[in-house]
Amino acid sequence: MLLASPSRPLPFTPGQARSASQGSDIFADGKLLGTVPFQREGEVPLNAVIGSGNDGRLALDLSTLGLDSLITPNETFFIRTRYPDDPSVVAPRNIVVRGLVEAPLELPVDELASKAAPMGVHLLECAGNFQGAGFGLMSAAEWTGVPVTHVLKGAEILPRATRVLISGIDRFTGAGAGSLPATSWVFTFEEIEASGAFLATEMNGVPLTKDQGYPIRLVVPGWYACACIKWVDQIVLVDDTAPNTDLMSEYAGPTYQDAHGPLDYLFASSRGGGRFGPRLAKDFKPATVDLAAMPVRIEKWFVRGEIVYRVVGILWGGDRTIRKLSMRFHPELPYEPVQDFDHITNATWTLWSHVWRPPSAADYEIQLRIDEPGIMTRRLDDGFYVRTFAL
Ligand SMILES: Nc1nc2c(c(=O)[nH]1)N[C@H]1C(S)=C(S)[C@@H](COP(=O)(O)O)O[C@H]1N2
Ligand SMILES: [Mo]
Repeated sequence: MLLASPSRPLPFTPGQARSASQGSDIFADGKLLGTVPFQREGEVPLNAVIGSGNDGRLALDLSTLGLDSLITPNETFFIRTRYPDDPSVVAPRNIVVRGLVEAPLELPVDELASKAAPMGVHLLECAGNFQGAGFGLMSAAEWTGVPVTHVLKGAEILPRATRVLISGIDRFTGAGAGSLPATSWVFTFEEIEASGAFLATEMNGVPLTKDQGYPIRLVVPGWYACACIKWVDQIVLVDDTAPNTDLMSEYAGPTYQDAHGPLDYLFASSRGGGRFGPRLAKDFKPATVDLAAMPVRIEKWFVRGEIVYRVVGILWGGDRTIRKLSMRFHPELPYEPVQDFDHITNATWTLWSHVWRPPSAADYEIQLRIDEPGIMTRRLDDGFYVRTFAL
């Protein structure tokens, strides 16, 4: 058995553990021996910036999550695509509102920053999150910004406009950028309104870092981060004939777009490689994040003369809170209710924990399940977040 020493102390203070459930009480007089590493992971170093430009990444180490670290510090907030490494790309000073409007509008970035207000804590997850990165392409921050609806109210939008394309400066990089911005996403007015999408000027109380979208990035609460355009410089009013964008197409699979939707086809992307998805933006469904859950740490304890494990995990996504979460340790073992679980928000992750006495030394694979009717859990049910370990 391989035991890595824990990089952080207990995720729960004794007081919090007591209030959570009886099961947690036992750890008050126990000794943490270590944590059991997950297998089939570790392809990507965690909490470290690697690569540059379009290939730059940072995966957050989720194993250290505790009640006191549910807001990700800006230094370790995940990155998928760093600031363009093309020296000719400069951070925008204005955001242009154009397209199907009476007259284009220029919004100085400084003016937006001066109107920004607290927008709360929201979690972002890359739809391309993956096991090799320990599923660390997700993080949560406290955001400051201006609702997109406020910005749109300032524009004289033509009646035939039905959608809003939001784009970032990096469309100028790479080979053969198309006539429409490539690093962009198209939303309906309803999607912008219902999600509470906002132009973020700060994360965790300070201006955005360059890699995280300085000076302005879009945040669409409840949607995958691929829709959260960084380095925003254009808001374009369009109609139902607007084509999809490279980014929408790149993430068509992971965001569960219809494989057989109207005019599905494969085309060459300016970033290279083939991309799938409906041809028109109007045929895309909202890229919302379903409820999902996974373990982040398996703690090994010595308590009152016996070895006991505590599984600590997270639950995130969705648009409704749930009461019951179940977990199984192996496809041949039954699901059991997670003991310490209290779901109060969909905006960010919820920490849960479970006391476990393994039946034997074996290979285990943890899968979570949500049983409540009417709740979509496509990725969870697909086994996407299964994590394995050996005892
Ligand atoms: N302009 C621009 N915005 C972008 C992207 C991009 O390549 N260009 N990538 C998107 C994707 S796929 C993700 S997952 C998030 C990542 O945001 P982060 O790097 O701040 O974590 O930004 C999104 N916004
Ligand atoms: Mo992404």
